[in-house]
Amino acid sequence: TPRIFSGIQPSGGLTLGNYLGALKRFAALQGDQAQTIYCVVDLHAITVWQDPETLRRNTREATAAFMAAGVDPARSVLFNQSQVTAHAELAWLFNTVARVGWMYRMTQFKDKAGKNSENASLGLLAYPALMAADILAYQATAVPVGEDQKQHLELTRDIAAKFNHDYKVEHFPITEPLIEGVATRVMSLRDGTKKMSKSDPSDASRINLTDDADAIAQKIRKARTDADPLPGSIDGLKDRPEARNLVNIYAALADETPDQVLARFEGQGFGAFKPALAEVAVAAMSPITAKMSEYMADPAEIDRILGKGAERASEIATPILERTKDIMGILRSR
Ligand code: AQP
Repeated sequence: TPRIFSGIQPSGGLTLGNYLGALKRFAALQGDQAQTIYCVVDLHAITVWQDPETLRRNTREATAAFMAAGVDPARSVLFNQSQVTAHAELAWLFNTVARVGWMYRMTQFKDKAGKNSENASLGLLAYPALMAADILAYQATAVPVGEDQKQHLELTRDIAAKFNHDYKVEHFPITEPLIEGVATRVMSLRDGTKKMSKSDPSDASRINLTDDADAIAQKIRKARTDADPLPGSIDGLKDRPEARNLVNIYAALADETPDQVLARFEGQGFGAFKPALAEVAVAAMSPITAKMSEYMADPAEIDRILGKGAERASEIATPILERTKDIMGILRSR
C-alpha cells in the first residue's frame, strides 16, 4: 500500500489555512487505499525561537487539532517528530547529500530569514533536509501539502534522487506532492496577496482554530474586500485577490466549487456575501473548536497518544534508517 506522510509545525495556533490546506485533507486521505502518517513537527518549529512552555502547549494543541479535524490515531500514525529520533539522524545524513546552494534558493528561507540572513539559525537554512528526512524515513510516496510547500517537496525529490545516484541504489522513492482542491493557498484576510499564516503579527489576518463564533464573524466582517458586485464565475475574479480568497474559502468550507457558490451570489455585493460566509465558517469550525478544547482538557491523554504514535512510527522508520546507514557504509554493531 502507498504511504502518505505530512506534518504541521507547532509554531503557533493553527489557522483556517492549515485546516483547509492540510488537516481536512489529511483526514479525508485515511482509508484502506494508503497508510497515513501524520506528524507534529516540533524540530521544525524551533528553527525560529519558541518559548518552551508555549511550544509544549502548541504541540498538544496541534495534536488536538489533528484529531478534531478527523485524524484518528487508530487509523493513522499520529506523533510528534522529536520522539522519533530517526528524523534527526536521517536529516544529518541528508545534510551531507544536499548542497548549500539548494538551501539558499528556498523562498521560505529568504522570507523567514529576512534581510539579515547571516543571523538566521543554521537550522532554518537546513530546514528542507529535515523535511526530506521526515518523508523519506517512511519511504513515503505521496505528501499532501499546501501550495507554499511545493518548493520544499521538490528539494526532497532532489535529495532522494542524488542519494540514489551517489550510492547507485533505488532506495528512496521520488515522492509526489498532493496539492489539490480550491484551498491549497488560503490568503490573509487583510491582504489577498499574502498567505494566511499562524505567525502573521496581525490576528485579524487569520481565523484561528480556537476562535469562537463571534471572533470568526467579526474577522470576516472586517476582511478587506472591494466594492464591486460578485461575478457569475471565478474567472471574473482574476484581478480581485481578496474577493477570490473569500469565495474560495466559502467553497472549501461548504464542499462546493467556487462557480457553484458564485451562481447563488452573482450580482450581489459583500454586504450579502460576508454574513453568509460567516455562517458557513461558524457551522464548519465550531464543532472542531469544541472538540479541540475537549481534547485539551486532558493533556496527559494527548501525551499518551503521541507516545504510542511515536512507537509505531519508529517501527517503520528504524529499519529504513538502518538500511540507509548500511548503504552509506556507516558501521553499526549487530
Ligand atoms: N494559508 C494556507 N493555505 C493553505 N495551506 C496552508 N498551509 C499553511 N498555510 C496555508 C499548509 O499547512 C501545512 C502545515 O504548514 P506548517 O505548519 O508546516 O507551516 P507553514 O506552511 O509555514 O504554515 P504557516 O501557518 O505559515 O506557519 P508559519 O507562520 O509558522 O510559517 C502545510 O501543508 C502547508 O502547506
